[in-house]
Amino acid sequence: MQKIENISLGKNKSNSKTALSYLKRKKKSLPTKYLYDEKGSNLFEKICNTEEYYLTRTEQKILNKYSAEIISYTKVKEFLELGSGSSKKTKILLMNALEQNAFMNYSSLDISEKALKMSFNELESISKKLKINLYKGDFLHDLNNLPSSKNNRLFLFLGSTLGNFDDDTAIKLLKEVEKKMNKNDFFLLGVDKIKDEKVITSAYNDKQGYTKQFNLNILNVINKKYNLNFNQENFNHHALYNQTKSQVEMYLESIRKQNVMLPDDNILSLAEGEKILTEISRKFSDETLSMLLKKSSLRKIKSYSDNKKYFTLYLLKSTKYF
Ligand code: AVJ
Repeated sequence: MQKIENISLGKNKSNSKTALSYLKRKKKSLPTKYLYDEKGSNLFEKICNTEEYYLTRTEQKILNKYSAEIISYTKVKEFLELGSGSSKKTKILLMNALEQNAFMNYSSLDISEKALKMSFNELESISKKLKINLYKGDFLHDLNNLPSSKNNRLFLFLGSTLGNFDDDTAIKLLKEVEKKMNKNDFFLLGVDKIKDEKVITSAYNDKQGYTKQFNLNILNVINKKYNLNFNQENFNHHALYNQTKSQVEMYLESIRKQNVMLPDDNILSLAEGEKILTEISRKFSDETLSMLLKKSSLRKIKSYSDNKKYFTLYLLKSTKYF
């Protein structure tokens, strides 16, 4: 097994105080990244294969169609992927790149060790010409701890993971990537688009219940992390589409009135029906995305979509070279 390098320097490591402070606010929430422990990463893979979750399938289709074009246009020699997950979608890009290059370098940054392992297993067999580097870290804090490169690089941020962040955080993240980009570098950003509300809502309420398990699992993660006593059976999965904000909001809803002891001996009281936000998943319009890109000094070079315009891949460059 390939070595996983931990690039988290610790200065931004969340402690129980910050993580749990979100539970004490009037609008209660939990940090979305805690959805991705080993079990959560496995469940997310299952979600990706459900009939309802169109995102992965659609993005894969777009990549199948345009990977060769993207590789020959960008002439990249190296990939850096943020939040790679299992890297299944990246495989097609890499295979095309390897056809056109003698050697390729692939670096994956993910918060989940399980995801990095899945990524390695997915990619190691492709070719001996491929060098794989695995970095464990939080792309919101640790981008600057990654090695720089003089090669043509393609930065990858796929799967609409950008949708997990509000405007300010999204811009901060995109700007961090932009700062790392050299003259010949490109950035491929995959985002989910606004569409029929029913299609969106069912993607987050799959019949097999994987999304429900995925959501509830965050309670196990924080129970373990902070030695707490949340009982999954006291919560429901609730995912809805907020029209005004064009985003899915995923909540854990308290089935009954309950008290949970916090590490500082405070008691968290939840009323029946009270909700804890665990994730937002934004759906973008071209306009919103253009605004975010503009504020992040990124320029759209090309975009690739499926027939139904469910999902779009944007190929970007830094504006500092224009
Ligand atoms: C990995 C953040 C893109 O928001 O669609 C899937 C996570 N949450 N089902 C998304 C997720 C519920 C997913 N992202």
